Amino acid sequence: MAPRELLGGGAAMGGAMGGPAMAAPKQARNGAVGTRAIPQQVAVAPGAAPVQPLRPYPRYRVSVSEYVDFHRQGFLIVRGLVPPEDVAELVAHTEDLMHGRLAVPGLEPPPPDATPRELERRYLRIHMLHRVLEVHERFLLHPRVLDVLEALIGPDVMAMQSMLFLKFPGGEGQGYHQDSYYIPTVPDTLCGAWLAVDRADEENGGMWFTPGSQHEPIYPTAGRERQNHGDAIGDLPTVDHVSDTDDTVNTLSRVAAKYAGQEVPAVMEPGDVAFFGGHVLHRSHRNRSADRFRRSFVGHYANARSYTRWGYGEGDGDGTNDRQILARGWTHLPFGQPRFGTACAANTPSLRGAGATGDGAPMMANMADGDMLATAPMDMARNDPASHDHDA
Ligand SMILES: O=C(O)CCC(=O)C(=O)O
Repeated sequence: MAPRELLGGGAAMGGAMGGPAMAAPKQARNGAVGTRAIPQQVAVAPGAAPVQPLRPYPRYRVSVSEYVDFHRQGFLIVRGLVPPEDVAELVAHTEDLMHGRLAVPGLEPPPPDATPRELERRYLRIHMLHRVLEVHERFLLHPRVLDVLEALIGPDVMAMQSMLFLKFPGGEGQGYHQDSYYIPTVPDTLCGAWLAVDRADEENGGMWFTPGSQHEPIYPTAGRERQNHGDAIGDLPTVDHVSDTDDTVNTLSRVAAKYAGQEVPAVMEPGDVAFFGGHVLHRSHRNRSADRFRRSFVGHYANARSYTRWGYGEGDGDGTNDRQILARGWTHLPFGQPRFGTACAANTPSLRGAGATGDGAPMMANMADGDMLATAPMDMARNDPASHDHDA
């Protein structure tokens, strides 16, 4: 069956990761002043937007050791992945946004008498701007970021969520959490891509990851016990106050305690991108600097063959895959189009991978057929390393 190609525009999404359980914009308990979810009153266009050709970027090919590191640590930082001129565009854009020089659907302009300090503190985190601003869609579908995702979670990749962090001096952090709790997919293939717009370090509230914790299951909160693993894990305790910066109430800190001494700061320069799987425990602290912003653009992605009901409230059917943009590869599931026409697999067949035709899966075309299929007893001598003659 050919996937239904539907438009990616939509209704409201919100919450710490834009998840359905946190749909109403609110002042987060961790003091995330200015956190905003964009109320989406975006009309779904009658047809897909014309494709905007890509600027040419050299393809980034992940190395074997990077691939291994991603799995061993639960995250991978790719240095200098996004070129400086692109980061400069985001810097200029965030300045315009913070100072109200840009009309954004769903965001109130600042009061005319706002002080520079008040302007700075207006937003800490804004969700889903790629649905209303072209530049955010372009960064969500940045070819260099997608190159890495293709290797780590692909080859078929869907872009699901975007967040812009404008962590001002004094701005709060976000306590321990696991992203797949907020954005569940089945199978679970979620991966975040965190692009540093400013240098991010221990002082201005950069990210911290806990290597080893990527092997942990997703810990549910009460009422969402079956969300990620169904009934399959018998002794999975519930946790409370995930994302809260206060470790005494955020009980995911008990899981983090199993990895005491292993947590590492992700010190990053502008243009570096941290990729992190949906299970790895991560957090960020308050920006303790006197005058340094910590801006970042974060996208969340999954393998495009994962089913999701994330953001179900905005869909009219069973799943919500038709709202997620097909970024790379192909899928047998429905998928959405980029609202502003940024070139990606959804609207550009050449980005669907070699051999993708209609319903076809690019990789399948190359797969060996018949290996390990025979029922006849094997000649075990052929497997005896001692009898291998490599020169034969
Ligand atoms: O940037 C931050 O402070 C937190 C980001 C985060 O936890 C995420 O993107 O999952």
